[in-house]
Amino acid sequence: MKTYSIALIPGDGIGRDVVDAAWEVLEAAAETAGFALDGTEFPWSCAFYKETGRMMPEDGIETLRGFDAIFLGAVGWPKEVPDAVSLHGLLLPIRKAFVQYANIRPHRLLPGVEGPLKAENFDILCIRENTEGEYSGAGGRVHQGMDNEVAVETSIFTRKGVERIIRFGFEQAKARRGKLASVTKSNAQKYSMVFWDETTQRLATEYPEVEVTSYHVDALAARMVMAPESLDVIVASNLFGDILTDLGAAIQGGLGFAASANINPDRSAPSMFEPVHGSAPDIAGKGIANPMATVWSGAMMLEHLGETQAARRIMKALAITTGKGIGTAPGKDTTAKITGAVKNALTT
Ligand code: GGG
Repeated sequence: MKTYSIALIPGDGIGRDVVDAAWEVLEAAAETAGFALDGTEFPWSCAFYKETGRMMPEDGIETLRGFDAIFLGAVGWPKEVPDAVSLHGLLLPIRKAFVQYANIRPHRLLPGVEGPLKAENFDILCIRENTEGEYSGAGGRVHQGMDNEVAVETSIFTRKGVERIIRFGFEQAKARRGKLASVTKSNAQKYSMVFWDETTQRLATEYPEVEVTSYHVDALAARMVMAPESLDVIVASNLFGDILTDLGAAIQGGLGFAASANINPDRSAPSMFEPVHGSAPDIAGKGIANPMATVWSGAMMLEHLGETQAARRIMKALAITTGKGIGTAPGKDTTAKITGAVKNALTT
């Protein structure tokens, strides 16, 4: 039987709740489809940091390299570990080390979910640059605590990095409805963002079938709210993509529905799948976290592994579940009830 080795990193807070729930669904889907998932769990998290002084061991990246995929819950325990430490200690190094340069985040309404907008027929795919830009981690602070303190954070946009993510956006648009929104703030940021715009225009000549529009991020944010059905694929830098996809999550009914895939398109290293949401420590362990975003991320993982039928079955099961009114709003149903309903729906 075909078996996929999956590294499981539940992480912090509700990461534990949603990964456990989603893994139940994934295993059931695998069994139905006739393949197996072999999960190996790693306790890397803020609790691990408190014990060891690191978010993951020194050889963590090498350990993960041998897996077919990584399935992650959430990172962050702000009361105990500064968010910048936890993010730069686990999530960001994995994305960078495994060249997971395309972060794919779908935004559409599942049946029965009421988003806050009147629009219902939107289907947006946000492609976020995932390895450089504003999250490069380059910078420093001097004169800390003094009046003349200075903090500098440098955004790094390389030709290779910008070209490959915009090209990825064009390819996705070509395979969908043929529209690409390329996002910058090039009126205010005259080096990196102008470079991004120029790259978009240059690559556009290779994709005559794609209608590409360059937007400023503020205008695009407004468009996502006012006319989401007018958008198809969005390609944005690391920071802008991070912010726009929380907006995308909001219009699809909340972070409980927002899935994401950190893809290494060359398949030279494992890709990582995780919900967009964070660790929500206030509701951790209470059994009320919505696992849908993590289940959806799991479906994206199976699709990436080539198990398209199982992925589609999971997406259908999610739609059946919300169509019955289960899990359609935050806190409405328990994690166990939603998980059970999705599992049952796998066989209908
Ligand atoms: N589920 C992923 C997670 O814990 N995200 C927390 C977060 O702040 N992520 C920032 C990012 O995706 O760059």
